[in-house]
Amino acid sequence: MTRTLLSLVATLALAATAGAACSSSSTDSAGAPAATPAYSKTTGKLELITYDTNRDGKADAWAHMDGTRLVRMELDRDFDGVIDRWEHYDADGALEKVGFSRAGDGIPDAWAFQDSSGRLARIDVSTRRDGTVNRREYYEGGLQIRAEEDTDEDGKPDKWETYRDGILFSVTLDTDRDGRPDRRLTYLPSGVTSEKLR
Ligand SMILES: [Ca+2]
Ligand SMILES: [Ca+2]
Ligand SMILES: [Ca+2]
Repeated sequence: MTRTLLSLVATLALAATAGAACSSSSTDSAGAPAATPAYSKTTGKLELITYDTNRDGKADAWAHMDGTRLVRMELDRDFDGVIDRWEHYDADGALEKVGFSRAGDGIPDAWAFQDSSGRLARIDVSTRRDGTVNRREYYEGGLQIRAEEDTDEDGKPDKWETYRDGILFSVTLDTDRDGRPDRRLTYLPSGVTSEKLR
């Protein structure tokens, strides 16, 4: 669906540039979702295209535009009225990151990044859900390999996790807040071991 939407966005954006798009709801052509463009009152540039992709009378996709450039796509993919996917695009039109809401409440709190081959490479997380990223999870081959987190919001990581086969293996902590790790917990089949590092 996203691919369809994006091609439609491109089509609409081009039409808008050519002055061909009308200001009311459009696209009754077969299969195309109902789309409504909105333009800046000051600059006249295309700012937003609102879609009703399943034609139930409720908007479920929003393309935030800077003229012809797609900046951000917001999607309500399960049509429950709550946005559940935020696609951010860079100046070249490439997908930069995809935001999602771990709590499913319409507030983005995690953002996924791909590597050059399109595989999940990193997820930035705002654990306090305030938009500030304080946890970074790294992935390889679809599995999490490590994570680092700033649990006390001083801007410095104080918790480091490693994973083996996608399963938590160790947690290293900076418990005395001096910026250096001082305790390590290791998760083994036989149980958890704790060691003081210095
Ligand atoms: Ca809809
Ligand atoms: Ca939804
Ligand atoms: Ca910290």
